[in-house]
Amino acid sequence: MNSKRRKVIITCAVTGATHVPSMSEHLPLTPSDICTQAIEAAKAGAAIIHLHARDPKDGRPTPNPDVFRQFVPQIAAVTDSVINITTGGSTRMTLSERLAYPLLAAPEMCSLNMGSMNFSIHPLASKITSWRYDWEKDYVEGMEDMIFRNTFKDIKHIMLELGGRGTRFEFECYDLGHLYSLAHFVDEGLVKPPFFIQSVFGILGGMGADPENMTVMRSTADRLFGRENYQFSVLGAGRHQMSLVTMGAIMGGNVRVGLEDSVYIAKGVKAESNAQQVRKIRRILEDLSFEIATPDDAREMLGLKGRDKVSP
Ligand code: KMH
Ligand code: ZN
Repeated sequence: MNSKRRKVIITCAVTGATHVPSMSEHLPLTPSDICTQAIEAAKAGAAIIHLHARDPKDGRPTPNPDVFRQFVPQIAAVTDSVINITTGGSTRMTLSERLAYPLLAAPEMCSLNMGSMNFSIHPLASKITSWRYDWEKDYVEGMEDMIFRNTFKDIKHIMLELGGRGTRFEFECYDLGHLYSLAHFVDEGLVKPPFFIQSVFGILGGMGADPENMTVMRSTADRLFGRENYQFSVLGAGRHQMSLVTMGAIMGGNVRVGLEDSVYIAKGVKAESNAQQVRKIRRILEDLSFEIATPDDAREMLGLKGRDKVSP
């Protein structure tokens, strides 16, 4: 009987560009905070660290490479984590802004969003009674009229420009159609297996966090790619985070947590750090007899180029 425990990759998305400072005092905003929380999350068991940057003055999302450079090398120096840089940025950034740092850094991994969509948390604006910074209210309310642009041409450009430098992708799939878009690029020969499919549930504008949607995504991915050719991973936004990622692991997948996706640790209880979320899902996974993948396990499972091939 095979008593070998299945290895599960934990990704931690440290700060993102969706939540604003007034939503949690624990959301890391400065390079120092992002660095500290990323290192703690890695030590807690996150094999992949997904990173955005924020303006140190007021926490506003920024694509500025000079800000990324204030924490990415520092994280890399202290951990052997897989560094995963966003190409999604925020819905207010142009594609060239979003790609500025990834093209300079050519990291082992970048996120890649598999379709244009509405992507918003504007309904949360009315729940915030006091705003910490003057940019936040318009930023959150303005999402109602933003399109998160990811045309086929944009996606192809990212695959050629970053893929050409050996960067591999966390394919963010917010809907069933995004899997078919990925299959289109596979057919075009632009992406090779193993595919890292991050199935995103509970973002307003994408599919909801219903378990039935996960079974559809999983079975469709099996049919389109063959289970041996991809690693399934699950991201549950907001209050859905822990239940959805736990279900994803039980269905043979990997998990993503982090304050980018949810500022909570339990119903109505704010998470005090990214590491706290990593420790919680690690406990759950180990209680379910899974093994936590190391960064090198993740590199092997996902065909990554290795840290030594990343420009500083
Ligand atoms: N902030 C979202 C609009 C990614 O990192 O590529 C996009 C996002 C996904 O965060
Ligand atoms: Zn992101």
